[in-house]
Amino acid sequence: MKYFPEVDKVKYEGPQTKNMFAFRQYDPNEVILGKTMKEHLRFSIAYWHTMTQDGADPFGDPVNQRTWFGADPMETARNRVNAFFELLEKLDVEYFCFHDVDIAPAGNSLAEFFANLDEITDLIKEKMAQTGTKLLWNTANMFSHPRYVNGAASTNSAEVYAIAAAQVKKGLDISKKLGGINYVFWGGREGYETLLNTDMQFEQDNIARFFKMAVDYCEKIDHHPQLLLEPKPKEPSKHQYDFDAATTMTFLQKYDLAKDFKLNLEANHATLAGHTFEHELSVARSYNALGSIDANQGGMLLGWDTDEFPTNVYDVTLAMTEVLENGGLAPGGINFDAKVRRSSFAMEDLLLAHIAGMDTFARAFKNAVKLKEDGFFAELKEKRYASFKTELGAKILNDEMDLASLTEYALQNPEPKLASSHIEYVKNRLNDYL
Ligand code: XLS
Ligand code: CA
Ligand code: CA
Repeated sequence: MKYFPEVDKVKYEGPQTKNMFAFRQYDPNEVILGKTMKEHLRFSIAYWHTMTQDGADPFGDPVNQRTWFGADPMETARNRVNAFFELLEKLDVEYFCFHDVDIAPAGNSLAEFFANLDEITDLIKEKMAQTGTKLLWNTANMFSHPRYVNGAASTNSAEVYAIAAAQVKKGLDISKKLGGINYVFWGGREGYETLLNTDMQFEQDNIARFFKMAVDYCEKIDHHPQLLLEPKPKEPSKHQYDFDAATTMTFLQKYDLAKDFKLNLEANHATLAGHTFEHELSVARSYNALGSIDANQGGMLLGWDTDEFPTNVYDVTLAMTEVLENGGLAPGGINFDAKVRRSSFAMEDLLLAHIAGMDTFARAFKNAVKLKEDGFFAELKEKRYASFKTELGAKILNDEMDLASLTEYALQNPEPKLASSHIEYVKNRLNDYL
């Protein structure tokens, strides 16, 4: 059975093509800066949005037409695996990501859930061997089940804490079984509704304790995926502890976990936090903690996490500039944490949406390379900070000055001349690269 009969393999045909099922910008084999685009971009597909999400919204029933539904939840889960690997192969995508609950039904008990996971991950392992695809990361969903109403590692219930730990242990076992390259923690409900009944310090201590158990368990099973924490400021909790990159790094440093974790940064989470995506990437870089990215975009007129496929070339070019400065993302990658719009309910939209996202990133990557080769940003920054190359500036940078010597300098010298940043001109020139 073929799930995506429209095409055998999506190929690069260039921007003139009339073929819907072709890449217009992304040529996986094109060599840039000594590596193929496929090696640079490390694209990944997210199981939850692509395979599990049904198109329902708070006002409407499921709408997605999917041909993988079987007679029972396990048959559906098995069909999904086949469909998923067909999609990966047809799009020539090498990596994928999933939550435990995406791939296997929860059953009636934790033990049944784990048995279901064993069966489905056997199948996934077989498919990985056949197709050469790799697990970029997996994670445990510790936010959907009603037991997690008050969080998982931050819960008020020690019993719930134990179940969360069991899910993460299983997640790390699965990571080892499938050769997972990274492992993600997103604190879905690790936050609070009101301080009236919340001990914030107690909850954060418990989260840190939980992460230490995960680090220890990796040691114990001798499996070392890069651990990643994914910030998000709100939704589902009103206040989430991992608000943004800076807050998350402070938490990691406070609990001496910065050596064990990097960040998985999502574009839509950045904008929800009131930041641009490139801001978040730049903050992570400054801590040497840029691990991986979740590629999507938010609806700027809406205040929630819309997880749209990324098509904004301007924003993605600035994000890819940060990625280039980072020397790439490996062992991380570019995971499309994005879902088709409700009106794109057909099976083939899964192909078209990923093609759009991959083309956008490919185009943005080429823009970022050109900007770098031309020294566009380097030149601007060089000029802007030029005064730190003067005798005075050099002394400041060499820590040879103090408040008294700087005061002496300031009193002896005339008011400095201000230079305009010509920012509109800069933006106009940037447009030439898009
Ligand atoms: C939700 C998050 C989630 C994480 C993985 O907003 O993006 O999907 O990436 O749990
Ligand atoms: Ca995400
Ligand atoms: Ca999201």
